[in-house]
Amino acid sequence: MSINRQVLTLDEFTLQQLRNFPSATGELSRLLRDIGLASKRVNVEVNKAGLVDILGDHGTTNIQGEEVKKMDIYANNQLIGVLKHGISCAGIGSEEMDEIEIFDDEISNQSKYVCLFDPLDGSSNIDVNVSIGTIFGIYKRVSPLGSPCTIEDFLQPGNRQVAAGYVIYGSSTMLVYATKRGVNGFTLDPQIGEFTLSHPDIKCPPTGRIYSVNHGNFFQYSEGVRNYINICQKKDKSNGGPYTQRYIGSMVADVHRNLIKGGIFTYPGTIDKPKGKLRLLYECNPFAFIVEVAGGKATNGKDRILDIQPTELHQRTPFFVGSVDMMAELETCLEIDK
Ligand code: AHM
Repeated sequence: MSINRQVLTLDEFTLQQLRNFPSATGELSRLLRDIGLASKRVNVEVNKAGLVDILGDHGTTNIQGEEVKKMDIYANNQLIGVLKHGISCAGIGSEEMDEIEIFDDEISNQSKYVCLFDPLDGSSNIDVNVSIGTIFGIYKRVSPLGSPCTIEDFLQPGNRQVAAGYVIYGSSTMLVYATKRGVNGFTLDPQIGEFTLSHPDIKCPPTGRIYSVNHGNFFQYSEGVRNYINICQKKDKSNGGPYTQRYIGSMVADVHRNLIKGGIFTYPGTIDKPKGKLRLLYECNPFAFIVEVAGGKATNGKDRILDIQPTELHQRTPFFVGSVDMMAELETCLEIDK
Protein backbone atom coordinates (compact mmCIF):
# COMPACT_ATOMS: atom_id res chain seq x y z
CA MET A 1 0.00 0.00 0.00
CA SER A 2 1.43 3.39 -0.94
CA ILE A 3 0.74 6.18 1.50
CA ASN A 4 0.50 9.74 0.27
CA ARG A 5 2.44 11.69 2.88
CA GLN A 6 1.14 14.94 1.39
CA VAL A 7 -2.24 14.14 2.91
CA LEU A 8 -2.69 15.16 6.54
CA THR A 9 -4.72 13.10 8.94
CA LEU A 10 -7.18 14.80 11.30
CA ASP A 11 -4.70 14.47 14.18
CA GLU A 12 -1.81 15.83 12.13
CA PHE A 13 -3.93 18.72 10.94
CA THR A 14 -5.15 19.74 14.40
CA LEU A 15 -1.59 19.48 15.76
CA GLN A 16 -0.34 21.62 12.89
CA GLN A 17 -2.96 24.22 13.79
CA LEU A 18 -1.81 24.02 17.40
CA ARG A 19 1.74 24.92 16.39
CA ASN A 20 0.45 28.37 15.39
CA PHE A 21 -0.63 28.95 18.99
CA PRO A 22 2.25 28.11 21.31
CA SER A 23 0.16 28.95 24.39
CA ALA A 24 -2.62 26.53 23.43
CA THR A 25 -3.01 23.48 25.66
CA GLY A 26 -4.09 21.02 22.95
CA GLU A 27 -7.36 20.25 24.75
CA LEU A 28 -9.48 21.15 21.72
CA SER A 29 -7.34 18.93 19.44
CA ARG A 30 -7.84 16.04 21.84
CA LEU A 31 -11.55 16.68 21.99
CA LEU A 32 -11.82 16.59 18.20
CA ARG A 33 -9.75 13.42 18.13
CA ASP A 34 -12.12 11.85 20.69
CA ILE A 35 -15.16 12.76 18.58
CA GLY A 36 -13.37 11.37 15.51
CA LEU A 37 -12.79 8.09 17.33
CA ALA A 38 -16.42 7.78 18.43
CA SER A 39 -17.62 8.52 14.91
CA LYS A 40 -15.34 5.82 13.47
CA ARG A 41 -16.99 3.32 15.80
CA VAL A 42 -20.44 4.57 14.82
CA ASN A 43 -19.44 4.36 11.17
CA VAL A 44 -18.57 0.67 11.53
CA GLU A 45 -22.00 -0.08 12.95
CA VAL A 46 -23.87 2.14 10.48
CA ASN A 47 -22.16 0.26 7.64
CA LYS A 48 -23.36 -3.03 9.07
CA ALA A 49 -26.88 -1.76 9.72
CA GLY A 50 -28.43 -3.89 7.00
CA LEU A 51 -26.64 -7.00 8.22
CA VAL A 52 -26.92 -7.18 11.94
CA ASP A 53 -29.75 -7.14 14.35
CA ILE A 54 -29.19 -3.55 15.26
CA LEU A 55 -31.83 -2.25 12.89
CA GLY A 56 -35.24 -1.27 14.02
CA ASP A 57 -36.88 0.57 16.81
CA HIS A 58 -35.58 0.43 20.29
CA GLY A 59 -39.13 0.67 21.49
CA THR A 60 -38.68 3.79 23.58
CA THR A 61 -39.27 7.47 22.88
CA ASN A 62 -36.84 10.32 23.49
CA ILE A 63 -37.68 13.57 25.24
CA GLN A 64 -39.03 15.00 21.97
CA GLY A 65 -41.60 12.20 21.92
CA GLU A 66 -39.91 10.60 18.92
CA GLU A 67 -39.13 6.98 18.30
CA VAL A 68 -35.58 6.05 19.31
CA LYS A 69 -33.65 3.68 17.07
CA LYS A 70 -31.01 1.37 18.46
CA MET A 71 -28.29 3.13 16.54
CA ASP A 72 -29.18 6.44 18.22
CA ILE A 73 -28.40 4.90 21.57
CA TYR A 74 -25.25 3.22 20.32
CA ALA A 75 -23.96 6.52 18.87
CA ASN A 76 -24.91 8.39 22.04
CA ASN A 77 -23.05 5.89 24.21
CA GLN A 78 -19.95 5.99 22.03
CA LEU A 79 -19.73 9.76 22.20
CA ILE A 80 -20.31 9.87 25.94
CA GLY A 81 -17.76 7.10 26.44
CA VAL A 82 -14.89 8.80 24.61
CA LEU A 83 -15.63 12.23 26.04
CA LYS A 84 -15.96 10.93 29.58
CA HIS A 85 -12.70 8.99 29.38
CA GLY A 86 -10.91 11.85 27.64
CA ILE A 87 -9.40 14.80 29.44
CA SER A 88 -10.92 17.71 27.52
CA CYS A 89 -14.63 17.68 28.27
CA ALA A 90 -16.36 18.63 31.53
CA GLY A 91 -19.80 17.40 30.48
CA ILE A 92 -22.19 16.87 27.61
CA GLY A 93 -25.70 17.60 26.44
CA SER A 94 -27.30 15.23 23.95
CA GLU A 95 -30.47 15.35 21.91
CA GLU A 96 -31.12 11.84 23.18
CA MET A 97 -30.98 12.72 26.88
CA ASP A 98 -33.39 14.69 29.02
CA GLU A 99 -30.67 16.33 31.09
CA ILE A 100 -27.00 17.24 30.71
CA GLU A 101 -24.44 14.74 31.97
CA ILE A 102 -21.79 16.28 34.18
CA PHE A 103 -18.52 14.33 34.28
CA ASP A 104 -17.88 15.13 37.90
CA ASP A 105 -14.38 13.77 38.48
CA GLU A 106 -11.01 15.32 39.29
CA ILE A 107 -9.80 15.54 35.68
CA SER A 108 -13.08 16.50 34.00
CA ASN A 109 -13.65 19.29 36.50
CA GLN A 110 -10.40 20.83 35.22
CA SER A 111 -11.51 20.53 31.57
CA LYS A 112 -12.19 23.72 29.66
CA TYR A 113 -14.90 22.53 27.31
CA VAL A 114 -18.43 21.19 27.18
CA CYS A 115 -19.95 19.52 24.15
CA LEU A 116 -23.51 19.44 22.80
CA PHE A 117 -24.41 16.87 20.16
CA ASP A 118 -27.03 15.10 18.14
CA PRO A 119 -25.46 11.63 18.04
CA LEU A 120 -27.36 10.40 15.00
CA ASP A 121 -29.33 12.94 13.01
CA GLY A 122 -31.76 11.66 10.40
CA SER A 123 -31.89 8.28 12.10
CA SER A 124 -35.28 7.48 10.58
CA ASN A 125 -33.30 7.04 7.36
CA ILE A 126 -31.13 4.18 8.62
CA ASP A 127 -33.63 1.52 7.60
CA VAL A 128 -33.54 2.70 3.98
CA ASN A 129 -29.80 3.17 3.55
CA VAL A 130 -29.84 6.96 3.31
CA SER A 131 -27.00 9.13 4.64
CA ILE A 132 -27.19 10.10 8.29
CA GLY A 133 -24.88 12.07 10.54
CA THR A 134 -23.53 13.22 13.88
CA ILE A 135 -23.59 16.94 14.73
CA PHE A 136 -21.62 18.64 17.53
CA GLY A 137 -20.87 22.04 19.02
CA ILE A 138 -18.09 22.78 21.50
CA TYR A 139 -18.17 25.63 24.01
CA LYS A 140 -15.68 26.96 26.53
CA ARG A 141 -17.35 26.63 29.89
CA VAL A 142 -18.33 29.72 31.86
CA SER A 143 -18.32 28.00 35.27
CA PRO A 144 -15.04 28.07 37.18
CA LEU A 145 -12.40 25.45 36.41
CA GLY A 146 -11.92 23.01 39.23
CA SER A 147 -15.65 22.58 39.85
CA PRO A 148 -18.27 20.48 38.04
CA CYS A 149 -19.73 22.16 34.95
CA THR A 150 -23.24 23.61 35.19
CA ILE A 151 -26.30 24.11 32.96
CA GLU A 152 -25.11 27.69 32.24
CA ASP A 153 -22.15 26.22 30.34
CA PHE A 154 -24.60 24.65 27.89
CA LEU A 155 -27.11 27.51 27.57
CA GLN A 156 -24.71 29.81 25.74
CA PRO A 157 -25.54 31.48 22.44
CA GLY A 158 -24.06 29.74 19.40
CA ASN A 159 -21.67 32.62 18.74
CA ARG A 160 -19.68 31.34 21.74
CA GLN A 161 -18.88 28.03 20.04
CA VAL A 162 -15.14 27.49 19.74
CA ALA A 163 -15.68 24.71 17.25
CA ALA A 164 -18.55 22.88 15.61
CA GLY A 165 -18.76 20.05 13.18
CA TYR A 166 -20.54 17.07 11.74
CA VAL A 167 -19.82 13.61 10.51
CA ILE A 168 -21.70 12.33 7.49
CA TYR A 169 -22.07 8.60 7.08
CA GLY A 170 -22.68 8.58 3.35
CA SER A 171 -21.18 7.18 0.17
CA SER A 172 -17.97 8.00 1.99
CA THR A 173 -17.66 9.03 5.61
CA MET A 174 -16.57 12.58 6.24
CA LEU A 175 -15.85 14.69 9.27
CA VAL A 176 -16.16 18.43 8.71
CA TYR A 177 -15.32 20.88 11.47
CA ALA A 178 -15.06 24.62 11.82
CA THR A 179 -13.21 26.91 14.14
CA LYS A 180 -13.29 30.68 13.69
CA ARG A 181 -10.25 30.25 11.42
CA GLY A 182 -11.93 28.08 8.81
CA VAL A 183 -13.87 24.99 7.81
CA ASN A 184 -12.03 21.82 6.84
CA GLY A 185 -13.32 18.44 5.68
CA PHE A 186 -11.71 15.05 6.26
CA THR A 187 -12.68 11.87 4.46
CA LEU A 188 -12.30 8.57 6.26
CA ASP A 189 -9.68 6.46 4.50
CA PRO A 190 -10.89 2.92 5.26
CA GLN A 191 -7.46 1.47 4.41
CA ILE A 192 -5.76 3.19 7.33
CA GLY A 193 -8.84 3.98 9.42
CA GLU A 194 -7.99 7.67 9.58
CA PHE A 195 -9.82 10.84 8.61
CA THR A 196 -7.62 12.56 6.01
CA LEU A 197 -7.81 16.16 4.86
CA SER A 198 -9.78 16.07 1.60
CA HIS A 199 -11.65 19.39 1.59
CA PRO A 200 -9.34 22.13 2.94
CA ASP A 201 -10.72 25.58 3.66
CA ILE A 202 -14.32 24.98 2.54
CA LYS A 203 -16.15 28.08 1.33
CA CYS A 204 -19.89 28.21 0.79
CA PRO A 205 -20.50 29.66 -2.70
CA PRO A 206 -22.31 33.02 -2.39
CA THR A 207 -25.11 31.72 -4.54
CA GLY A 208 -26.38 28.41 -5.84
CA ARG A 209 -29.32 26.71 -7.50
CA ILE A 210 -30.44 24.22 -4.89
CA TYR A 211 -33.26 24.84 -2.43
CA SER A 212 -34.10 22.27 0.24
CA VAL A 213 -37.48 22.30 1.90
CA ASN A 214 -40.16 19.79 2.86
CA HIS A 215 -42.72 20.58 0.17
CA GLY A 216 -45.29 18.40 1.91
CA ASN A 217 -45.72 21.15 4.49
CA PHE A 218 -46.25 23.89 1.88
CA PHE A 219 -49.73 24.93 2.99
CA GLN A 220 -48.58 24.96 6.63
CA TYR A 221 -45.92 27.58 5.95
CA SER A 222 -46.20 31.35 6.41
CA GLU A 223 -47.00 33.59 3.44
CA GLY A 224 -43.37 34.73 3.23
CA VAL A 225 -42.03 31.18 3.05
CA ARG A 226 -44.63 30.20 0.44
CA ASN A 227 -43.71 33.28 -1.61
CA TYR A 228 -40.05 32.30 -1.49
CA ILE A 229 -40.79 28.74 -2.61
CA ASN A 230 -42.85 30.13 -5.48
CA ILE A 231 -39.93 32.34 -6.52
CA CYS A 232 -37.58 29.33 -6.44
CA GLN A 233 -39.96 27.41 -8.71
CA LYS A 234 -40.25 30.26 -11.18
CA LYS A 235 -36.50 30.77 -11.61
CA ASP A 236 -35.25 30.43 -15.15
CA LYS A 237 -32.18 31.34 -17.15
CA SER A 238 -33.09 35.02 -17.09
CA ASN A 239 -32.87 35.31 -13.29
CA GLY A 240 -30.22 32.87 -12.08
CA GLY A 241 -32.23 29.69 -12.49
CA PRO A 242 -33.49 27.17 -13.02
CA TYR A 243 -33.37 26.01 -9.42
CA THR A 244 -33.37 22.41 -8.27
CA GLN A 245 -35.29 21.17 -5.25
CA ARG A 246 -33.29 18.61 -3.23
CA TYR A 247 -34.49 17.35 0.15
CA ILE A 248 -33.17 14.13 1.60
CA GLY A 249 -34.79 14.52 5.03
CA SER A 250 -31.39 14.08 6.62
CA MET A 251 -30.15 17.52 7.50
CA VAL A 252 -26.48 16.62 7.62
CA ALA A 253 -26.61 15.38 4.03
CA ASP A 254 -28.79 18.27 2.83
CA VAL A 255 -26.68 21.02 4.39
CA HIS A 256 -23.38 19.33 3.49
CA ARG A 257 -24.36 19.25 -0.18
CA ASN A 258 -25.52 22.88 -0.14
CA LEU A 259 -22.38 23.97 1.68
CA ILE A 260 -20.20 22.50 -1.05
CA LYS A 261 -22.36 23.32 -4.09
CA GLY A 262 -24.16 26.46 -2.94
CA GLY A 263 -27.81 26.45 -1.95
CA ILE A 264 -30.31 27.08 0.80
CA PHE A 265 -31.76 24.70 3.40
CA THR A 266 -34.95 25.59 5.22
CA TYR A 267 -36.94 24.05 8.02
CA PRO A 268 -39.60 26.72 8.68
CA GLY A 269 -42.19 26.79 11.42
CA THR A 270 -45.62 25.46 10.46
CA ILE A 271 -49.15 26.21 11.64
CA ASP A 272 -49.03 23.04 13.78
CA LYS A 273 -45.43 23.56 14.94
CA PRO A 274 -44.58 27.28 14.88
CA LYS A 275 -41.07 26.58 16.16
CA GLY A 276 -40.41 23.93 13.53
CA LYS A 277 -38.70 20.66 14.31
CA LEU A 278 -34.98 21.29 14.57
CA ARG A 279 -33.18 21.86 17.87
CA LEU A 280 -31.25 25.06 18.41
CA LEU A 281 -28.45 23.61 20.52
CA TYR A 282 -27.79 20.27 18.82
CA GLU A 283 -28.54 20.96 15.16
CA CYS A 284 -28.97 24.63 14.27
CA ASN A 285 -26.15 26.27 16.23
CA PRO A 286 -23.43 23.92 14.93
CA PHE A 287 -24.58 24.28 11.31
CA ALA A 288 -25.06 28.04 11.64
CA PHE A 289 -21.49 28.34 12.94
CA ILE A 290 -20.01 26.13 10.20
CA VAL A 291 -21.88 27.82 7.36
CA GLU A 292 -21.12 31.33 8.64
CA VAL A 293 -17.41 30.58 8.95
CA ALA A 294 -17.59 29.28 5.37
CA GLY A 295 -19.12 32.60 4.25
CA GLY A 296 -22.84 31.77 4.37
CA LYS A 297 -25.67 32.87 6.65
CA ALA A 298 -28.17 31.33 9.10
CA THR A 299 -31.31 32.81 10.66
CA ASN A 300 -34.61 31.80 12.25
CA GLY A 301 -36.39 33.99 9.71
CA LYS A 302 -35.92 37.11 11.83
CA ASP A 303 -32.72 36.91 13.84
CA ARG A 304 -29.25 35.46 13.43
CA ILE A 305 -29.30 31.93 14.85
CA LEU A 306 -25.95 32.37 16.59
CA ASP A 307 -27.22 35.36 18.60
CA ILE A 308 -30.21 33.58 20.13
CA GLN A 309 -29.88 33.21 23.89
CA PRO A 310 -31.07 29.66 24.64
CA THR A 311 -33.52 29.28 27.49
CA GLU A 312 -33.82 25.51 27.51
CA LEU A 313 -31.73 22.56 26.44
CA HIS A 314 -34.12 21.07 23.92
CA GLN A 315 -35.54 24.24 22.43
CA ARG A 316 -36.57 24.22 18.78
CA THR A 317 -36.32 26.95 16.19
CA PRO A 318 -37.27 27.58 12.57
CA PHE A 319 -34.05 27.36 10.55
CA PHE A 320 -32.86 28.92 7.31
CA VAL A 321 -29.24 28.45 6.27
CA GLY A 322 -27.15 28.73 3.14
CA SER A 323 -25.53 30.88 0.49
CA VAL A 324 -25.63 34.61 1.29
CA ASP A 325 -27.33 35.77 -1.90
CA MET A 326 -30.07 33.17 -1.62
CA MET A 327 -30.55 34.02 2.05
CA ALA A 328 -30.91 37.71 1.08
CA GLU A 329 -33.68 36.87 -1.39
CA LEU A 330 -35.41 34.73 1.25
CA GLU A 331 -35.19 37.55 3.80
CA THR A 332 -36.89 39.95 1.39
CA CYS A 333 -39.78 37.47 1.08
CA LEU A 334 -40.01 36.99 4.85
CA GLU A 335 -40.53 40.73 5.44
CA ILE A 336 -44.24 40.16 4.86
CA ASP A 337 -44.41 37.86 7.92
CA LYS A 338 -43.05 40.48 10.34
P1 AHM B 1 -34.49 12.80 13.04
O1 AHM B 1 -33.11 12.86 13.60
O2 AHM B 1 -35.51 12.33 14.01
O3 AHM B 1 -34.56 12.01 11.76
O4 AHM B 1 -34.97 14.30 12.72
C1 AHM B 1 -34.12 15.26 12.18
C2 AHM B 1 -34.30 15.34 10.71
C3 AHM B 1 -33.36 16.28 10.02
O5 AHM B 1 -32.15 15.66 9.71
C4 AHM B 1 -34.14 16.60 8.77
O6 AHM B 1 -33.74 17.79 8.18
C5 AHM B 1 -35.55 16.68 9.28
O7 AHM B 1 -35.58 15.85 10.44
C6 AHM B 1 -36.57 16.19 8.31
O8 AHM B 1 -37.83 16.33 8.84
P2 AHM B 1 -39.14 16.22 7.96
O9 AHM B 1 -39.31 14.79 7.62
O10 AHM B 1 -40.25 16.74 8.84
O11 AHM B 1 -38.98 17.09 6.74
